[in-house]
Amino acid sequence: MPDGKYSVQHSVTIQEKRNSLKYKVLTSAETNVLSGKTRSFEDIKGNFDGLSAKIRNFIEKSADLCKPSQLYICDGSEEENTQLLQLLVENGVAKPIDKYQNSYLVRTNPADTARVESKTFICTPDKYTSVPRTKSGVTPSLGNWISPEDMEIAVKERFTNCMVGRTMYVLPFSMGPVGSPLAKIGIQLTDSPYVALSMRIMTRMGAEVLKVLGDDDFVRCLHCVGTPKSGVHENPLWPCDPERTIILHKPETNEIVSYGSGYGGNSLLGKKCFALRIGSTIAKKEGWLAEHMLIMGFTNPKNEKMYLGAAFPSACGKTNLAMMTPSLKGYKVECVGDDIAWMRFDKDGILKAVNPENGFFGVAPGTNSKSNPIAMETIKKNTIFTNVASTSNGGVFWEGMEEEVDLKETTITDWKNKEWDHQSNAAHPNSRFCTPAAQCPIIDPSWESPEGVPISAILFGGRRPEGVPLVYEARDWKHAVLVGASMRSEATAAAEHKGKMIMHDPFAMRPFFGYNFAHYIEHWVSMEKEGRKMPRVFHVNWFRKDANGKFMWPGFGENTRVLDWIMRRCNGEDVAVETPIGWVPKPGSINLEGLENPPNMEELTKVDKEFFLKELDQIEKYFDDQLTTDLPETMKDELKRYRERLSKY
Ligand code: SAT
Ligand code: MN
Repeated sequence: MPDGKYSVQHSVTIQEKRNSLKYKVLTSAETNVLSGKTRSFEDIKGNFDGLSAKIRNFIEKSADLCKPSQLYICDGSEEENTQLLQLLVENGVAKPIDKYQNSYLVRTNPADTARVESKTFICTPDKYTSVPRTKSGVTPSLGNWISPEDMEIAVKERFTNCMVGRTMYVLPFSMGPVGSPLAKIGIQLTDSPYVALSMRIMTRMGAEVLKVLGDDDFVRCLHCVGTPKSGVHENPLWPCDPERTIILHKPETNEIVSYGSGYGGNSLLGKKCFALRIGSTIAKKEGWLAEHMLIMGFTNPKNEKMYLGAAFPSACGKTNLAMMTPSLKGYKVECVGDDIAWMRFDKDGILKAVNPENGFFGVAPGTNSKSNPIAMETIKKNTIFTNVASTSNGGVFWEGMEEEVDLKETTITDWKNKEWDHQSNAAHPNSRFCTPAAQCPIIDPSWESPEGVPISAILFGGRRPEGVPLVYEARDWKHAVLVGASMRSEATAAAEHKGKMIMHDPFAMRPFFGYNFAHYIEHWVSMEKEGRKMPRVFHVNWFRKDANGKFMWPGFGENTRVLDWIMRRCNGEDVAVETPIGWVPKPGSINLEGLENPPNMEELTKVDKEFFLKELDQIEKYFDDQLTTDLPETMKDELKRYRERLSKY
């Protein structure tokens, strides 16, 4: 084993571990009395009897289908966490990272490393509730629909007897602070202990949640890592079934069913499946917003603080911005969340946001003491790393950590568990750290506030190497909706897309819409009402490149300068000039003090008419292809006005 030996504390045998689990083994007679019928699993850990009738019913129905051999009701305790971690270590699935306290590395099957958007479906009786009407001959790109009949077939085909010989873990979890009026509860059943451990970090998971839930309903989440049709796992340490992977959502019944992948958003069902896809359908019904946004606090030297939300696509720097270390003196950033925001207007018309998550599932490569020292601090304990590389002295390594690890003194084992050749990727480009948010040294004091934090500004952004200025402000709310709907960004490794093409990613939600994007636009437009204080909306682009392919803006902590400009706009300062695309910084209004190589601000704030005319053509074509007659009238009007402004410019 290239990684060296496990430490003594992890060398208990599986039998010892099983003994220490203290299963409450029921006799078959007891089991029958409890359920009124013969149950398929042989032993149970936890108090099945104490669960609500609705939960018992969900478990029994699922167990009848999947036929697990054991049932393990998770209570979220420290003891349980230790036991499950030991189980993974003993089975060779996880490797302790001795340099960091209570931290582990897991390597997946190389065929299971990212979200699979092409195999993700929304299930509704009517197709156009889920997806827009596309032009014939055009490949739909705003989600996939499946009929209830086909979903049933897909589930039966894959889930029948899928957990024979395996343990079904029961995970009660809350998205949002337990008991908050903005929180929602789910129960995930999974046969992956890695998923159970990750869900304990990413959500509030365990017995507390059951108390708050009582007899109420919950979002039903069923997950199985799967077994290939051949019956043989390519990599028994990471069972999965890439060929038949499918991720299904049924908003009508608040159900999520996921098969075949153990990775990230495919399997940690609280995240994209619940908090965004099912979440957005609940939000539409209840009149609020479930968004792919970080939430952060920003304080200036005058001690004025504002909160903002920012929607960037996966792997475009949400985690780095949410934890930014300001380069300018006297500024402060505090982190509320790095990926998802649930937002609603309160009775005073203020937009309030909560982060429904409890941890960060951040992209590892590129993270280092310069780009994100706060993340590097956060991950030093209680962290599960997935698909990063490991070092011979008990640490982790990924691209971007070259200056943190003595590459001459250590040997590196790459994410595929081979000695690293110093040429291929040491870590997978979508390798991740999964770490508790509470450990973040700059976590915001109000991050668990049940009513949420007040949002003054919303940022949209993406990776745009060409043409798009560093920052601009939308003209008004309807224009802001157009800016969000028109977002485009370079593809990243977070999903299965190859290459670096510029993709449309409206609201950074393209892979996460729980319903027809045209209705989503209408929902956003409908947010503006008498008596509501609408947040100001901006578009940012840290990723502009010059003719030599070099980034024109230094980014990271220097983004303070842009946030400072945004805050001044929010305070009504006269620092912007009007252009057809919105308000851009007045010359000299972005503070460049102390920058060693001042960037070309003229270029970075320029609005190039020809570029934006082409961009507008692209956007109109996209709407025409992807939304056809579904495109809301408000957007048609906005597009018309935008073209008029551009042609006069
Ligand atoms: O794998 S996840 O979907 O959770 C991460 C991401 O793409 O943002
Ligand atoms: Mn994300």
